Amino acid sequence: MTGNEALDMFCYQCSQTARGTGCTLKGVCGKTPTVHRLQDNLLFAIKGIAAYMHMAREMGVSDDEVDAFMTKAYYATLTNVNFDAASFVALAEEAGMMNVRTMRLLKDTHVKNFGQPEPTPVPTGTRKGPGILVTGHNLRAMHELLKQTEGTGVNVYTHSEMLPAHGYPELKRYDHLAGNIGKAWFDQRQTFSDFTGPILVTTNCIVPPGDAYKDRVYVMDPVNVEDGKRVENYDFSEMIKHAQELPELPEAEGKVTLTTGFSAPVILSLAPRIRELVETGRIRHFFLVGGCDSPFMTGKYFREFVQKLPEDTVVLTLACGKYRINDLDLGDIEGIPRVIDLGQCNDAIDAIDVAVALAEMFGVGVNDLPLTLVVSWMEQKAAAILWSLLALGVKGIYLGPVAPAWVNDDILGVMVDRYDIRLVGDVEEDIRVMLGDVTAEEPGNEVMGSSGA
Ligand code: SF4
Ligand code: SF3
Repeated sequence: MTGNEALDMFCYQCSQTARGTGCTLKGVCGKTPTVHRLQDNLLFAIKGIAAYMHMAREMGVSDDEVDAFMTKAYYATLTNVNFDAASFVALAEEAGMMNVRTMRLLKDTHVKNFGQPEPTPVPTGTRKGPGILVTGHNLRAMHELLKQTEGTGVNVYTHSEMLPAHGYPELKRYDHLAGNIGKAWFDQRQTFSDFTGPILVTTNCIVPPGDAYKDRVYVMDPVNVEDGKRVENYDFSEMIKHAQELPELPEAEGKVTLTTGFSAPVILSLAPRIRELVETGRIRHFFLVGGCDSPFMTGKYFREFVQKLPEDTVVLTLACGKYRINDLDLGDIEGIPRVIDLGQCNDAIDAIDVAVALAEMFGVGVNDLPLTLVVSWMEQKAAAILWSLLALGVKGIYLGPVAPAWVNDDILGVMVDRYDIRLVGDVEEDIRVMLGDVTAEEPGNEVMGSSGA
C-alpha cells in the first residue's frame, strides 16, 4: 500500500459531480480513480513542459509539435473523452518525449545566445556596493539585466536556479556578475531579508514575500505576488535606480567557492579519460543526484547519501537539489571532479546526452552503465523530467524524498513492474544495492511504496 488512498479521487470538473461537491469514490461519468489519477499525472507533466516552453518562447523559440501534443493531452482529460488507463500511461510517456524535445530546444537556444557553458568557479560572498539578486531560471532576464547594469556600479548576484548563469560565456564576461548567494528556493525568506538590494524573481519558485523585503521584490511574467513590483518588457530601469538608493552590501567573503558550468560537451571532451578510469577500476560508479528540492527534513537523505559514497564514485548533479551537496569538497579522481554541476533542471537534457554518449562509448545500453539516478522531486517540472527518463527507457531510478501522492496501488504496480522505480530508503543500504553489494530483494531495500516513506 502507498498510504495515499485516504481519498480515492477528487474531481469536480463537471455538473454531474456527486452531491454537487465532488466525485470521490468513482466518477458519476464512469471515470475510475486510477484514470483520474493518471489524468492528474498527465496534467502535472504538461505543467512542467509548459514551464520550459514558456522559457523557450521568452527566447523567441516555439514548436508546433509540442503545441499540438499539449492540446491533445489537455483534451484527453476533459469529461467523457477517455476512460482508458493504459492510454494515459502512453500519453505520459509521450509527454516525457515532448519534454525531452522542449528541454533540447531550450538548451540549444541558451547555447546559441550565451555560448556553451564551461566550468566556472563562483564566489559566494558580496562586494561592497549596491546589488541586485536574481532568482529563477530565465537566462534572458539575466542577460538583459547585466547589459542594463553595466557601468552603473550595481553588482548582480545569482540565487538558487540562476547559479548556472555563471557558466555561460556571454553572461560571465560581465565583471559585475558578482557571485551566488543563498541556497535552494526555500531559503528565500531569510536570504532575501538579509540582502539589502532589490530581488528579481524571474520564474518559480517564489515564496510569498515577508514584510522585511516585500517592497524590494520585483517579479516578471509568469511570476506574480500581491503588490509585487512588475518588470515589463525586460526594462529594469526602475529596479536599477532602486538598487542605487538602497543601503550598499558589505565587502564580505563567502564560506565556499562553488563550481558550475559542466555542459555535456565539456564532460564528453573527457570521454577517453573517463573510459580509461572506468576500465582500470579507478571510477567504479556514476550517480546523478539532484532535482527539485523541498524543505522537508527527509531531503537530508541526499546530502548524507553523497557524503557516504565511496571515493571511487562520481556524482553528477543539477537543479536546486544541488545545494544539498555542491558545497561538499569531495576532490577529484585524477582530474575528474567528484561533484559535477550540469546546471538547471532543464539541463537534464545534458545528463541524458552524457548517459547516451557514455553508453555508446562502452558499447552497452544506458541501463547497463555503472550509473544510478537518485532524483529528488518537488514541483511538476520534475514530473515531466521523470516521465522523460521513463520514456527513454531508463530503469531503476531512485525517487525521493516521498512518493507522489497521486500514485495509487494500480499506478504503483505499473511504475515498479514496467520501470523498476524505487523509493529512497536507508542511505547505506541503498548505496550497497546500487553498487551491487546486495540485492534489492534483501530486507531493507524495498521497491517504491513499500518502505512506508
Ligand atoms: Fe465526476 Fe466524471 Fe464529472 Fe469528474 S468528470 S466531476 S469524475 S462525473
Ligand atoms: Fe527548484 Fe523550484 Fe524545481 Fe528548476 S527552483 S528546480 S523546485
